[in-house]
Amino acid sequence: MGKNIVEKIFEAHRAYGDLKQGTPVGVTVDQVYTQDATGTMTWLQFEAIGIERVKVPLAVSYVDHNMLQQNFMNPDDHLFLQTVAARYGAYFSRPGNGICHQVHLEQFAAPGKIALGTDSHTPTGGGMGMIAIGVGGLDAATVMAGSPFEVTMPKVVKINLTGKLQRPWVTAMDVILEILGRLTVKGGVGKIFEYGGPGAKDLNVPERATITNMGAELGATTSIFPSDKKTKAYLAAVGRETDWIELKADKGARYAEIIQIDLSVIEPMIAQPHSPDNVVPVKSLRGRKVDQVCIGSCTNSSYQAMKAVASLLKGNTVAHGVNLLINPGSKQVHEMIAKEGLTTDMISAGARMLESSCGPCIGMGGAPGSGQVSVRSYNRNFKGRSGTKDASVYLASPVSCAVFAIKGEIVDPREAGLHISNFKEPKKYLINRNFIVPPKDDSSGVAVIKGPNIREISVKDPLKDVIEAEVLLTLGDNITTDDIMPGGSAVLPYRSNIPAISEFVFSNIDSTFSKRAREAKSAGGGILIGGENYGQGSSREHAAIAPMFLGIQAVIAKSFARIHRSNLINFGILPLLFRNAEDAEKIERGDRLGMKDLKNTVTGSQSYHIYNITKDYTFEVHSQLNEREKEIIISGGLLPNTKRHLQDI
Ligand code: MIC
Ligand code: SF4
Repeated sequence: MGKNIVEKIFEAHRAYGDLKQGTPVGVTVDQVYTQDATGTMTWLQFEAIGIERVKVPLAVSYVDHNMLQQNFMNPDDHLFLQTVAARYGAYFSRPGNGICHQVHLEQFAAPGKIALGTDSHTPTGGGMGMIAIGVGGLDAATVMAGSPFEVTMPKVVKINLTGKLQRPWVTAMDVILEILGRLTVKGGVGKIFEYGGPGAKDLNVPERATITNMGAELGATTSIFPSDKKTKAYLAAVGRETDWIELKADKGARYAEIIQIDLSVIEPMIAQPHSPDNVVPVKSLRGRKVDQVCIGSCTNSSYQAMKAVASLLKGNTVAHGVNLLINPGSKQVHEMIAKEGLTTDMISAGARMLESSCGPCIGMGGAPGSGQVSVRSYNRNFKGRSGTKDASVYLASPVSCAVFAIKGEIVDPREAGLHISNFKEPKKYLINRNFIVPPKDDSSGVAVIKGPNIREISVKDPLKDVIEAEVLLTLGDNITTDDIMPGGSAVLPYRSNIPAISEFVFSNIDSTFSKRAREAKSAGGGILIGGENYGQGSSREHAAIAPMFLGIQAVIAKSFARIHRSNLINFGILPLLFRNAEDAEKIERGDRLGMKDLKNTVTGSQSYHIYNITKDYTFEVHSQLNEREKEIIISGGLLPNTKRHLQDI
């Protein structure tokens, strides 16, 4: 029987389990990378496990999310990440080197490998023909300490691409927006999307990476493209031709589903507030005034994206009343466009150049004004993520964004009367690795430097047999990790300080939450009620650690997003599912809920009878924990569990 690409890579890395959809499979991992905002916690956890040196072939510590250095905390984090990488045998990508996913694609991604990253957009590497999965920090830490990575084998869905894009006005971003519009933010849950078909050959690696990157917004485990001539050409251009292997699906390979996309009929698309799947054709919004345009992020900050933007801006002026912010994705991209004079074209048109980092994408500066319209070439437009609660954030391709910046309003880029030069992939990218610091062979003497804002990590007690706790919030569908644990410049400096960051949990939804949670903690703790797809979005495990710190015992929802569900388990919070969805509606904030005989239920039936003490009725919920997850929950989380295992060895 023919195999698909996903099966081939999983099989080559299989440590235990079968590749049977829905069952747990353990794989060995080739590469692990962290970024600063999730990385400090990851590395503190790695330290707490007590291993001398990372046990994966390649580990990289990036710095890209928080670069504001408002005070000592942020540079202290950078120094910690630098010294901890040196101490434990990881590469360090210095601040200024660029956004982790873009840099990883340029420097390390390789076909056929398995990579984990502590960031939900790690699937960017799928554009290079690798299985690249976003995970919580603790999962990454245990893998770096030598454990295989366990994943519930997803369904493999083929996206068969035919036709050719109507370049230059239609781009890879329009393809993924089209797919998001069709499949929604829940459409990829439990799936890996494997792209193929004649249309795939039309896309080069950076374009493929845009598509796999934003596949994260589908809720997919990851997305992947074949490794072919285009992959070889890109690897040769970045000086890594020897990393190339061919990867394609066998004839007769089987898929759970096949989705057809004809590239030639895709038009410029745009996601409207406040969800990446609220997609319409750009032309349907013609005439809408724009106040801010942001171009960059890990989705659209490649050399190709920047070149297209520069070519549109050349000789034009950013419309009066519009702020145009541009962040090239990496030092390599920035250096190349600067050398070619493209930065001059951007500056001359009035663009405000930002450093190579996440920047406004995670609310680190560049917030729009009150009630303003911001169009961004980014991947997420969740309410409030930009830093301005009442802003309307739209998502569109870098080409569309540049056109809107010049015109001051949304126009169909094809009708704007602007010139854009055709792109030819360079035969050689500028190669300068001076900001990537390799690890030394003997690093045992290196001192890890921790500033005063870097606090000890918190560990939960083992699971209690009886929980009686208060419902602190009842929430709707698609609650994001930005809702649970906001980003932005006021919050990110506390990513290494759990007591301090806990003050911000749910702060955009209910400013009294953290106070109420702390009060409830001494009276048995809190419970959260969610709808469908609870915890979609980022991999930030702070959305689980901080609630754990505030005494949250369980989240009862209709369904969970993959990474957040794992993070809840990793920090000992029970992810429970309603048996009957209508029960969610009956529960009110302030209700006290009681559960008994928990240890037996977790290890046995996984069917829990919850007594609503306030309203005097019982309802049923269940969990779908596999054997490993049961053990983790009973131990109070992955860290106590891993330490116990290591002591047993
Ligand atoms: C994001 O895009 O939301 C982030 C910021 O990159 C997160 C990680 C984080 O919160 O640090 C992600 O996508 O995982
Ligand atoms: Fe950074 Fe934004 Fe990409 Fe997250 S989505 S890694 S914040 S650029």
